[in-house]
Amino acid sequence: MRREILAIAAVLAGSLFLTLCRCQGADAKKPITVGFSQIGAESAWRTAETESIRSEAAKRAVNLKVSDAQQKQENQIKAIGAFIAQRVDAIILAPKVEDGWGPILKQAKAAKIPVILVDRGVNVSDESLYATLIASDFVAEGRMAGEWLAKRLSARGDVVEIQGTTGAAPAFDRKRGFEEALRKYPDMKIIKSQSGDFNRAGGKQVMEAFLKAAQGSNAKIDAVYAHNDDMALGAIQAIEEAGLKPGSDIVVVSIDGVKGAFEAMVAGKLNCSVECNPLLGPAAFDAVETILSGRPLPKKTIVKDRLFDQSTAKDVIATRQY
Ligand code: GYE
Repeated sequence: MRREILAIAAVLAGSLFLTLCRCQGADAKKPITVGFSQIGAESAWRTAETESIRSEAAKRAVNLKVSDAQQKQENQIKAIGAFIAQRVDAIILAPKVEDGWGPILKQAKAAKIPVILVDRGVNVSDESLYATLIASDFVAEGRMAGEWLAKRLSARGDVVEIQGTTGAAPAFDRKRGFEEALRKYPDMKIIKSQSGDFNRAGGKQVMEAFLKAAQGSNAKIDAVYAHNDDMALGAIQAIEEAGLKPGSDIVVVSIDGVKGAFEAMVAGKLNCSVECNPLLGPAAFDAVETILSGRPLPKKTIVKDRLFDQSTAKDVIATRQY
């Protein structure tokens, strides 16, 4: 009799245990799957952004699918199509250019998959095609660079500009902000402007052409404004190869605030870099979680940036995370 009671008790305990496990299983959060369409790896900034998104996904146990578009918008569109077909829970998109996203974003919306834009904005007539944008204020960055340069050149000088990727939001906006700042200084002029595609080789090539043209016409370039640090570092190389001193013969100002820029400022070759924070992983996954839980999201989150120059670079270089 006693044995029977014990056996029944054991069976009851066992089934209670199984029921509890099942309940817990149902309560435990199912891991979500997120597709991330990245532009490529044109700059140190971009690599830092990818790393931030990867590591944050790992921290939150998100199943992340990363697609590297190798600088082609058509690859990004294909990747988003594939994410939709796989029925991911959300898509994070760093769009290369502003235009041309309407049709694929409509498909994502029809499939009820929210799209979170990181770092660059898009041009769409219907804002409901994306959930939110997390980015820096690129116009403000350009303005800060322009103001800093005007002060450094005492409001007088000829500037060459190396633009970012044609059609990209930061290329438009950093140009606009810089021009806005310079409008207050009639003796400062942009004498040449061309795209270096946000990469180091592009920056070097464009600067070589600018230097050659200046030599040919006996003009003097007082400063170069590059839309990102990688292009500025390329331009610095071109200036040195032309037998001039970057940082003194030609003032160099750029945007991003990556490690290489700090090293160049400490070495006296780069004069100023306006920070643009690429560590967008935490904010991007906060947005994903918010939207998947049905809570409201602001349409735009602006990342705050600071400015660094040779007077501050030495003190902060050790604390830089990218
Ligand atoms: O400044 C540049 C990169 O979109 C803000 O893209 C980003 C820019 C960044 O390649 O270095």
